[in-house]
Amino acid sequence: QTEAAGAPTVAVGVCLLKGEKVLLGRRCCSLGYSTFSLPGGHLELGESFEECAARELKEETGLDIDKKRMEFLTATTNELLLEGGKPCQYASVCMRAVMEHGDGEPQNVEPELCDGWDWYEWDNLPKPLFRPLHNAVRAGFNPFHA
Ligand code: 8DG
Ligand code: MG
Ligand code: MG
Repeated sequence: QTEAAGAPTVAVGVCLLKGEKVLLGRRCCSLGYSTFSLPGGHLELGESFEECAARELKEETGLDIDKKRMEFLTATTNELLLEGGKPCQYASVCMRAVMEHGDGEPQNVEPELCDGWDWYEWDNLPKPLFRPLHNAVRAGFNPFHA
């Protein structure tokens, strides 16, 4: 990663919905180790939020969801994360896409970063959630009514 040390960066989280469920994976990287998070990652230079969401989803799950299917949600978080080495601050944007017939199933493309992907009911989310997601949920964020 090339961001300036210590500078806040922009991240994108993807709420991928299938019926009543959302896709989450348990992290196994240092930041947020063992917590459940949305697929997502850092916005790259020149990228739109939609492009970033589609790219990160593809990189992390193998799913090919066109950027046109990525909806911008008016849910953002601004988090200072202190675990995992150096302090990191993320301003995160949340995107949403709805699974359609023929999209296939998520694969764990980056097993060094994630234990695996699974579908969870919003009313019965696994614990612990990755800090930015935890705080968004606590603040009332719900991708099914956003
Ligand atoms: P990249 O190198 O592929 O761009 O990044 P990554 O390895 O996929 O990074 P990540 O940790 O999954 O995501 C980057 C940061 O984004 C993460 O450390 C904190 C922030 N972030 C949020 N909310 C969310 C979220 O809901 N999901 C994910 N994955 N990251 C989020 O603030
Ligand atoms: Mg990621
Ligand atoms: Mg990534």
